[in-house]
Parts: sequence; C-alpha cells; structure tokens
Amino acid sequence: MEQGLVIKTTGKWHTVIDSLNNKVSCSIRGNLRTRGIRSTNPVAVGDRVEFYRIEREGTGVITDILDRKNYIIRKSSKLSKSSHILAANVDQAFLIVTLKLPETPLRFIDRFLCIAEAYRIPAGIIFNKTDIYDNELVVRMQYLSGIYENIGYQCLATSAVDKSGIEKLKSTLKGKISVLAGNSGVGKSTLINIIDPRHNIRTNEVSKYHKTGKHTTTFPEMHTLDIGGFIIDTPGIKGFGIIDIDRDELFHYFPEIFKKSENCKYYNCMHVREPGCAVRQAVYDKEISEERYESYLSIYFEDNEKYRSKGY
Ligand SMILES: Nc1nc2c(ncn2[C@@H]2O[C@H](COP(=O)(O)OP(=O)(O)OP(=O)(O)O)[C@@H](O)[C@H]2O)c(=O)[nH]1
Ligand SMILES: [Mg+2]
Ligand SMILES: [Zn+2]
Repeated sequence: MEQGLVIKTTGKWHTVIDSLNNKVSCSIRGNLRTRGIRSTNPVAVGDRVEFYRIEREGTGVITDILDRKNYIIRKSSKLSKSSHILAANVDQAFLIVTLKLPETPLRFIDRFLCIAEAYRIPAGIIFNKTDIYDNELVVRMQYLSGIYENIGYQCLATSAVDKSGIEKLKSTLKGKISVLAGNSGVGKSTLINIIDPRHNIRTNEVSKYHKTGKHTTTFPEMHTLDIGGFIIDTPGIKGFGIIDIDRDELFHYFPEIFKKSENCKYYNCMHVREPGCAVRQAVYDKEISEERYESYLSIYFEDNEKYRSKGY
C-alpha cells in the first residue's frame, strides 16, 4: 500500500501522484469509507489517499481516504441532501476578482469570504487584469483593498499582461496548497500558466457580447508549482449556491461584525433592527463598511423575497 495525493478527478478515474510525483490513474474500491459526508464525489482533489497498483495495467485502486484537514463543499440546493466536495486539505483560498471584463459583484466577494470563514480556511482577494483599469477603477480597487485588508484579508493586485504583482503572488503561494476561485473569465488559469510556465492550461477569451467568460475550465484540478506547493484551478462559478450556515451564527463569519457584536445590548442581537446594536452603530459611524453590512443582510434574508440573492 502506498500514499498519494489526488490531483484530478473525472468520473470513474482519479489521478493520484505518488511520493516521486509520478501520476497513477486510479479507480476507487467499491467499499471505500466515505467519512460521513454524503457527496456526489467520495474522493476530491486534494485528498490524501492510500492506494495499491495493478502493475500489468499501469493503474491503481484507492482503498482509503486519510482524514481531511478541511474541505470546501458546494450544495446545489438547500433541500438536496447530496453535495459536491470541491477541494480538500487546502492551506488558503483566493478569490480572483476583476473590476472589468467581467465585473465581479461585491456581494460575490463577501459570500466567498463568509464561506471561507465557515470552513476556517484563510482567504484572500486577488484583483486581476489591473492593466485594463483606468484611474477610476484603480481608485476603486484601492478603496476595496483598504476595506478588506482592514478586516484581515490579504489583497493582491495582478496583471497577467504586464506581469505586475506576479512575484508577490508567487511568494504568497510558495510551499502551500492554494485554491483559486472566481467567475468565469477572470483569469484563474491564465495566472497559473504565468506563475509556473511549465503549465499550459487551456484559457479562453471573454465573450465580447456578454462580457463574461466561457467556462473553459470544467473541473477542479491541482497543479504542482515549480516554486514549491500546489495550486488548484477551479471552474468559473456564477454563485456559491446556498450558504448552509445557521442564520443565528451568520455574523460569526463576518469578522468585523463579530468583533463589534460584543458591545450589543442584547446577547442574542442579530444586528438587524434591535435597539442598542453596536454593529449598526458602527456602520453608522463608518467603522464597518456599509457594503459589507448589506452583504450580511442579503445572506441573512436570503429566503426573503426583498433580499433574495440575484444569483450570487
Ligand atoms: N487584459 C488582461 N486579460 C487577462 C488577464 N488575465 C487573464 N486575461 C484574459 O482573460 C481571459 C480569460 O482567462 P482564463 O484564464 O481563461 O479565465 P478563467 O478564470 O480560467 O475562466 P474559466 O476557466 O472559464 O473559469 C483570457 O482571454 C485571458 O487572456 C490580465 O491580467 N489582463
Ligand atoms: Mg480556467
Ligand atoms: Zn447587534
């Protein structure tokens, strides 16, 4: 029996790399223990597994999944019992954001960060395509970076065209397992190709008419980095689906709201319209960004007609 790392899964076959970084195509043993998670994919990218080889066929069989440090799950709807594991055992997650071609909605950023908090995965934001930002957009990026850095999220600015920010990004990724997420067309695959020129991942231009990407990457895949570490490329997503967090707990996953909540008058304050709410006071005093607070409300009232999320 050997241990390996799952770097790609497509249906029946799973690509596992062994201790020498050689790839082995593996199937799964029928009675594999699935660790209590009901998911459409028992084995996910990032899983550390035990496997044995079938020498004459050059393939392998996965017999066990080692305990996961963490994982990111996507659930298709609140009612559906089965979910899909996007990635396991990641050290950090970055959302690639573009302020143009396509424009990433603010609500989308906050939903991503909220989910990362819930899974206890350190998260950051990478503003990409800075080469096409005019002055106004540069100011906007600096404004947003200020807000998110204040809360404690690392923000980077990159361009795959003029290569600015790439060295800093590399030093952030070095030696770690990172996952890149974001809308289709923001440049996830392009950035990986630039960070490690050995890779030649397929990329595609953004549709001129819809100004959105073409969903070029279709399944998550982990790539080795020549500087050390791994990076997981994921398919562009329109939204994060249903956020499976209890309403009463939601504010725990907005760090700056959680911090202020200590001073609320009522211990069970939900920071919506309760008297003596320190969170709303902080929004009023501009200590908490109004846009972040609006994102909190939009998830809080997700089931409510007025706030129903528009596909973020
Ligand atoms: N101007 C500019 N274009 C970029 C930059 N990064 C990526 N692009 C372009 O954006 C388009 C989309 O890039 P992809 O890497 O395919 O985007 P993706 O995020 O992987 O998209 P999906 O795989 O569909 O999720 C391509 O035409 C890239 O050349 C950048 O920094 N500046
Ligand atoms: Mg891609
Ligand atoms: Zn409150």
